[in-house]
Amino acid sequence: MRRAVGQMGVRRTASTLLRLNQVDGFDCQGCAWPDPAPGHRHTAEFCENGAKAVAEEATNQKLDRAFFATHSVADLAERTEFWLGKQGRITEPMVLRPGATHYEPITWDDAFTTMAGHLNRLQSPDEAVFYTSGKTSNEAAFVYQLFARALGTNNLPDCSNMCHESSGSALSETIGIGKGSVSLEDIHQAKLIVVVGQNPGTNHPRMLSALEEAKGNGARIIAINPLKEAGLVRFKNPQTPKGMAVGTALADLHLPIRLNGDLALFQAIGSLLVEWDALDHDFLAEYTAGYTDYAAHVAGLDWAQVETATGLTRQQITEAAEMFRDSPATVTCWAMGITQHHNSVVTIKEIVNVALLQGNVGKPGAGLCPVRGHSNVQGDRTMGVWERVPDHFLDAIRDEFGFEPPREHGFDTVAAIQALRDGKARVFMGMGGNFVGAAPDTEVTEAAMRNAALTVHVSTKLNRSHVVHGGEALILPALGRSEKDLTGGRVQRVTVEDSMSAVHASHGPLEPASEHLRSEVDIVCSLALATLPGSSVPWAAMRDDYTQIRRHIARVVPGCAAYDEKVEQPGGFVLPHPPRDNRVFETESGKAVLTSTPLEVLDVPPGRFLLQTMRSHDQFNTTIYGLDDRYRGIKGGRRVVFVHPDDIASLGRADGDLVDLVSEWRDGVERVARDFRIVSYEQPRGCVAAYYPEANPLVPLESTAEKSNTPVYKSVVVRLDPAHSARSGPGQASGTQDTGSHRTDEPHHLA
Ligand SMILES: Nc1nc2c(c(=O)[nH]1)N[C@H]1C(S)=C(S)[C@@H](COP(=O)(O)OP(=O)(O)OC[C@H]3O[C@@H](n4cnc5c(=O)[nH]c(N)nc54)[C@H](O)[C@@H]3O)O[C@H]1N2
Ligand SMILES: Nc1nc2c(c(=O)[nH]1)N[C@H]1C(S)=C(S)[C@@H](COP(=O)(O)OP(=O)(O)OC[C@H]3O[C@@H](n4cnc5c(=O)[nH]c(N)nc54)[C@H](O)[C@@H]3O)O[C@H]1N2
Ligand SMILES: [Mo]
Repeated sequence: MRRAVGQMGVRRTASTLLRLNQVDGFDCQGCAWPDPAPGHRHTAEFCENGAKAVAEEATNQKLDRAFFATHSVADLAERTEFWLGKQGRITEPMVLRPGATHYEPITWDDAFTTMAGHLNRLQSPDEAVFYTSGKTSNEAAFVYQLFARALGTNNLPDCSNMCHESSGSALSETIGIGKGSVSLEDIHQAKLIVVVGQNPGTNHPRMLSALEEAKGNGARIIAINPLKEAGLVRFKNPQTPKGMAVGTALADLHLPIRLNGDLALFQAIGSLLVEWDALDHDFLAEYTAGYTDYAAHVAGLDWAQVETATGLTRQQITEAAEMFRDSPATVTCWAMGITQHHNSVVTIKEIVNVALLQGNVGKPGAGLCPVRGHSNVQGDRTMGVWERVPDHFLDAIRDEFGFEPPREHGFDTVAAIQALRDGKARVFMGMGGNFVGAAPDTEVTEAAMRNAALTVHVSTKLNRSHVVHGGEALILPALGRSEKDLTGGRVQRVTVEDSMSAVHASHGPLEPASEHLRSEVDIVCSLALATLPGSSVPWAAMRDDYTQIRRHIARVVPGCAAYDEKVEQPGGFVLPHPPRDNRVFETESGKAVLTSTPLEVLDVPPGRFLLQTMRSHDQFNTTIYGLDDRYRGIKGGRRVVFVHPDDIASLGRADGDLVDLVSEWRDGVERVARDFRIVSYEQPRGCVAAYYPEANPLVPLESTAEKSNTPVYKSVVVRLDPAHSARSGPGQASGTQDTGSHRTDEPHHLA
C-alpha cells in the first residue's frame, strides 16, 4: 500500500487495486499465476508484488518532451535501470534522428512512415526482427505476428526464448504439448507438491495461498533449491487474520541442491521408485513408451556421481523419494532454476519421467506445472508469436487472410542478436520488454543493437533499450493494461491466457497517462497500413473493433473456436490440453515418452564457482522497484554476490569485501562485472548468486541450452577477483574485457 499510494495517490490506488484480477476488472500485469474461479476471489485478489507492478504502470509520474530535451541520450546511457524506470510514463512518440544527441517528438503518422520506409528498403524481410515481451494481449500478439508474416518473415523472437522455452521443448517431445497439465484445483487437491528451481514467495506470491490451501487439504511440500527461500519456509498469508498472526512453514522438506544438480536428483528418485516398484503399471503399459530402456538405464545409477552432482546425501534423496512413493497425486512445479541451464531440456524430461512412472499426468491433483513468468507469455505463443510456429498454423493464416506466409523458421532471441551483430538483421522492433537489459552478454548485445539501422520500442516506461539504439530510433508509447482503451471510438477489451491455459478478458479502469498513447493493437495495425498498402488483411477493421480480431483468432488458432463468445463467460474458458483432459499424447508414437539420459557433473575448475543470476523481491525483471531484497536481508543495493561463509573464508576474504566477477568460458574471453559486495549466505559450497540484470554481462551469448537455445543464466563459471577499483595501479585487469554496462551509482548498505 505504501508503494501504491506513493506512486498513484489514494483514490487512484483504491480504484485500481480493487479491480485487479476481478471478473469484471483487469488482469495483473505481473506474473502468470492463475485466478481462482469466479465467486472464490478475495476482495483484494492480488499480492504485494502485483500491487508494485500496477503502481509502476499507473504511476502519476510522467515523462514529457522537456525531459528528453534536458537529457541527452549519452546522459541517459549513464543511468541505471532503476533511475530510468523511475522517471515515469512516456507520454508521446519520440524519435532519435540519425546522428542526433537527443530524442525529439514525432507524430504517430510520421513514426509509421519512418518505419515503413526502413522496412520497405530492406533487401529481404528477414532483415527485420520483431521481438515480443510477455505482457502483450492476445489481440495485439495476433496482429503483430500476422504483420511480421504478411511482411514476409518468421523472425518473432520473444521473452519465452529466455524463459520457459526449455519447458516447451521437453514437454512437446514427451507429452505432445508444450504447456503444463495442471489446474489450480489440481494444486488444491494434490497430496505432494514439489517446488523446484522456483522462488514463488517473490515471483508468484499468490501461489503460496494455493500451497497453503493444499496443505490444509493434507498435502506435503518439497522445496528443491540451493537457497532456503523465505516464502517456502515461513509464510504469512496476508489474506487471512490467522495467516498474518501465525504463519506456516510451507515446505516439509527442503533439499539444498547444488546448482544444476536436478537432472541427477530426479534420475535418482526415479531409480528408487523403480527399485521399490512404486509404479503405476497400468498407466505405463497403456500410455507410455520407453519404460524398459529407462528401467535398465536407472538400474545402473552411480550414486557417487549423484551425490557429487546434487551435493545431497543418498539419505536426503531417499527421504524425498519416499514422499513421492507415498503420494497418490503429485504436482511438480518449476521455473527458471530449471529452465536456464545448458541441459535444461533433458532435466525437464527427467522430471517428466518421474511423473509418468506414477501416472501423475491426466489425473486429478497431479501433473506437470511449469510456472510461467510474464502475465501473458503463454497467450502470446498460443497466438503465433513463435519463430518456429508449426505449418498447420501458417496454413490457417493463408486460408483466412489470402496470403502465403513464409515457411522458413525465424530467429529466436539469441539468433536475433547474432544476426544484428553480423549485419544480417537491420531493423529491430520490440513489442514491450527491454531486450538489451534482459539479454545475455550485455556488451555483445549492446554492440549488436548499435549495429541496426533502426530500433523501435513500443513501451510504457523508459529502459536501457531506448538508450542503446540503432542509427535511428523510435519510442512508441503504449497504453498499459490498467488503462481504458477507446481505440476506434469504443471501449475495447483484450484477452489473456494464464499459466494454466485459462483464457479471460481484461479491461482497464484508469484514464490513460496521456491522450497521445495508443493501444498496441492500434500501433501494429497502423504500422501495417503504412507499410503494406496493398495487403489482403483487413487491418483497419481489426484496429477499430477488436471483436474482429477475435473472430479471426477463432478460425486460425487451435482450440479457440467461438473465441469471442467463450471469453464473454465470467472467468473465461480453458484451452484444450489432451494429456490433462483425456490422457491423449500427441507425440510421434502416440504415447508419452520416458527418456534415458546419461548423468553428468558440471565441471568447475578449482577456485571457481557456479553463479546463478536471479530476481530480488523488489524488481520485475529489468524493472527495478526498489533496492531492497527483504526476504534475503539486503537493503539499499543490488551489486551483491551471495557466497557461502566457508567459501568466503577459503578465498581469504570477508563479508562486505568488494570483488569483480569474472566469467570464464570456452571462447577464452573473460567477461567482467565490477564492484560486487560479498554477502555471506547459506547455500551449497561452490555456488554463488547475484542479481539479474546486473550480472548479465557475465553470460556468454553462445552459452545456451541444448535444443531450446535458452541462455545459461543459472550456471555460469566465475571467479571472484579483488575489485579493480580497490586495487592499486592499472594493468591488473589486462586481458579482461570491462562489461560493466549496468553502472553502479547505488549505495551498498546491507542489513
Ligand atoms: N515480483 C516479480 N514477479 C515475477 C518476476 C519478477 O521479476 N518479479 N518475473 C516473472 C518472470 S518473467 C519469470 S520467468 C518468473 C521467474 O520466477 P523464478 O524462476 O522464481 O525466478 P528467479 O529469481 O530466476 O528464481 C530462480 C529460483 O531457482 C533457484 N535455482 C537457481 N538455480 C537452480 C538450480 O540449478 N536448481 C534448483 N533446484 N534451483 C535453482 C534460485 O535459487 C531461485 O530460488 O517470475 C515472474 N514473476
Ligand atoms: N541474467 C538473467 N537474465 C534474464 C533472466 C534471468 O533469470 N537472469 N530471465 C529472463 C526471463 S525469464 C525473461 S521473461 C526476460 C524478460 O525480458 P523482457 O520481457 O524483455 O523484459 P522486462 O524487464 O520484463 O521489460 C520491461 C519493459 O517492458 C515495458 N512494458 C511494461 N509494460 C508494458 C506494456 O503494457 N506494454 C508495452 N508495450 N510495454 C510495456 C516497459 O517499457 C519496461 O521497461 O529476461 C530474461 N533475462
Ligand atoms: Mo520469464
